[in-house]
This record gives sequence, structure tokens and C-alpha cells, in this order.
Amino acid sequence: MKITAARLIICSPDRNFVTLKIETDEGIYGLGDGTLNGRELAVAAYLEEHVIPCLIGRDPFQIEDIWQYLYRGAYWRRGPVTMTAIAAVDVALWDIKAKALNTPLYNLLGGRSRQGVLVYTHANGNDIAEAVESVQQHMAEGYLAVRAQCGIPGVKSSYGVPKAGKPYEPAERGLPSESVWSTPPYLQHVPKLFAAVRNACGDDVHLLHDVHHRLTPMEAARLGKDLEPYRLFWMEDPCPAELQESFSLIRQHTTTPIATGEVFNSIWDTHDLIRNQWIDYLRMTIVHAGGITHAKKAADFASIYNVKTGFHGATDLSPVTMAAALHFGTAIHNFGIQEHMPHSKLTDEVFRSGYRFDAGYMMVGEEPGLGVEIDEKLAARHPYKPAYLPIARRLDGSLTDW
Ligand code: KDG
Ligand code: MG
Repeated sequence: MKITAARLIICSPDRNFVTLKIETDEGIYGLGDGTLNGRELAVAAYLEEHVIPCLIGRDPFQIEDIWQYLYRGAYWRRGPVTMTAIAAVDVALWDIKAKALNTPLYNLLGGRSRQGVLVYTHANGNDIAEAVESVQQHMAEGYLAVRAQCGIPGVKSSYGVPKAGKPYEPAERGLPSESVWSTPPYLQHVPKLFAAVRNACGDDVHLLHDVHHRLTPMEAARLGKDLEPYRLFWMEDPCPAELQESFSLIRQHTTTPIATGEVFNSIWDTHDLIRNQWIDYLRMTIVHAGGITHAKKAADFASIYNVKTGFHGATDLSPVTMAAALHFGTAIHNFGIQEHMPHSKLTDEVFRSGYRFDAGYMMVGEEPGLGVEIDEKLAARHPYKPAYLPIARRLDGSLTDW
């Protein structure tokens, strides 16, 4: 089999997505997601100008060799743009191979290890009462695990809280909006949120919280300790992770489990965190970390140290990535949980997928490959619109991590 063409479908069915379609001489094609929220066209240009011309004529079954060719062959390594572009190619090749062998993708990753993939979704509210109600609503929908975020008194546009009753979507049209951040009220308020949620929702639901990189290691240690009575499933991204040893300090002080890595793009971002057992869950995701080929190596490495996966799955990861993550989670042994933020109706019309939600779990379909089709005509009716993630400033005006 030979790759005969590869092209990009860039569209905005309620939010922006970059999708790579790779075609072969046998009429089989594969889809890969190349969406990097707020930086979409950088990946598109990388693919268009530097990757696609090198793919034509290659054997799509040589997934490992093509991965190494795009990674080592570029000389310049890593980075979110490069690794997202490589992921788009990699996932499309796995899709092609599974379709050619007429089997669902999970069968190429070791076969089925579990019936369904445990997922968590997002609950949020402007205040604690609204957030509690939102957790209860998601439990009523069947979710067994829920992330809870709420507005913090005195903090404008708190992370994770939707504006004007819309579903939560951080990227906004126009230049980046500015939000305000203040750590002391946040540290006071979050334990109160989880006290109220546990009290109203009982002991059985798994509760998660995303700190979104905003604390210092010592502040995160304090928060982890204060949350211990509420037995969280995890505290996510407690502080920025460029300095992996920061997590040693958090770990010494708290038994609240820790998840990190949604902004990682390589196994090299994770190895101190994993081999020192400073984290419990790895958030690094297929689309931003070189695809299935690289994520499998990271997950296997993590498995030696009892670290499980908890892949990123916000709406900026397209249904193509969601399907890839679900096949991956169905197959690997050290799967932990998968984030599931449902896409809009329009997104799901453009990307028709075979997966479905059932009583707290996501089930992959049995279609060959990923089980996702793209409606290119509908996609063309929703062209790309520039949008950016917000930035955050402290009360004194200085820039901080959003
Ligand atoms: O593009 C950025 C979002 O995907 C991110 O802010 C969402 O932190 C996030 C999460 O855990 O879903
Ligand atoms: Mg997060």
C-alpha cells in the first residue's frame, strides 16, 4: 500500500479543528487530529509545508519508521507544534492500518482489556451552590466521576466557570481576553467547595479538581492537605511542571493523588515525575504528544511505576482524538480514567463517531479503524475563525499562568 495524498480539513463547527486526511492507492484513508487550541494554523503550516510532501509514496503500514522519520529526521525535536503535527500523521496511519486489517483499532494495541472506559466530566458554577447542583446533574446523567470548579469570590472569570450560561469553552474569538487571579481566596474557597459537594453527593462519586497550573509547590501542598478529608480522585496540574522536581515537594506533604501533563508533548517531559512516583496519573494526550506510537511508550513506562493514564479530553481535542483515546484506554492495562467533555451537536455532526456513553463509561464502536467519519461538505460550511485562550494577571497586574 502507498500513501497517494494527504490534505487538511480546517473547520470551525462551534470551535476550531485541524484534521489530516491521508489517502492511499487502495482507497483506504485515515484521519488524524492536529488541533492545538489557539495555535491551529501553526500546526497546519507545519503539516502542509514540511510533512505532507515527505509522506507521498510511503508505505502507511510502516508507522514506527514514519514516526522516527518525522521526529529524528527533522533534527529539531519536540515542542507542541511539531508533536501535534506528528500525532496527526500517526493517528491517521493507525486508522488506515486497522481499516486495512478490518478490525477496530484497539485490537492493534493489544486487544480489549476492559469493557468500557471510565470517564469524568465537568461540573461548574458561579458559586458553591451552583457547582453542587451541577455535580448532581452529571451524576443523574450517569457519570461516576465529576470534576468540580466554581467561581472564587473576588476573582474575575475563574478557571473552569462558563460565561453567560454557555457550555464551558475557554477559547474566544478575537485577541486573548484577560482574567484575574488571586491565590489566597482560591486556597480558602476550594476546600469549602469540596466539603459541600461531598456532603450533598455522598462518598461514592469520584471527585476531581483542576488547579490549572496556578500554585507554587508549597501552596499546592497546602491545598492537597486541606482537600484530604474529601478524598479526591485527583488534584490536577497543581503547579507548572517544567521543573519536574517541584512535585517532590507537593508529594512529601499530601496524600491527595496528583495528575499532570496535559501540556506535555514528549515522554521526556514525564520521566522524572514517573520514575520518582511524584504523580499518580499522566494527562499527556495522544494529539499533543506525537500520537498513539509515542503515548503507548509513555504509558508503558508509567506502568512500571504504578502511574496510570488520565488523558486530557476537553472539547479542543476533536472526536478523532477522543476515538483514539478510547481505543487506547480500552486496550492498555494501566488505564486510569479519561476526561470527557461532550462536543457540541454541530461538532458531532461534522465528525460522526462510533463511540457512545453508557452509565459512566465510554464504549468504542466495533467499526474497523478509529470509527470516525468527517462530513467534509458540512465542515466547509463552518470555516476557521481565529480564537485564543485567555491570559491571567495577578491583582498587581503581573502576568501569571492561566
Ligand atoms: O486548550 C486548553 C484546554 O483544553 C484546557 O484548559 C482544559 O485544563 C483543561 C482540562 O483539564 O480539560
Ligand atoms: Mg486541565
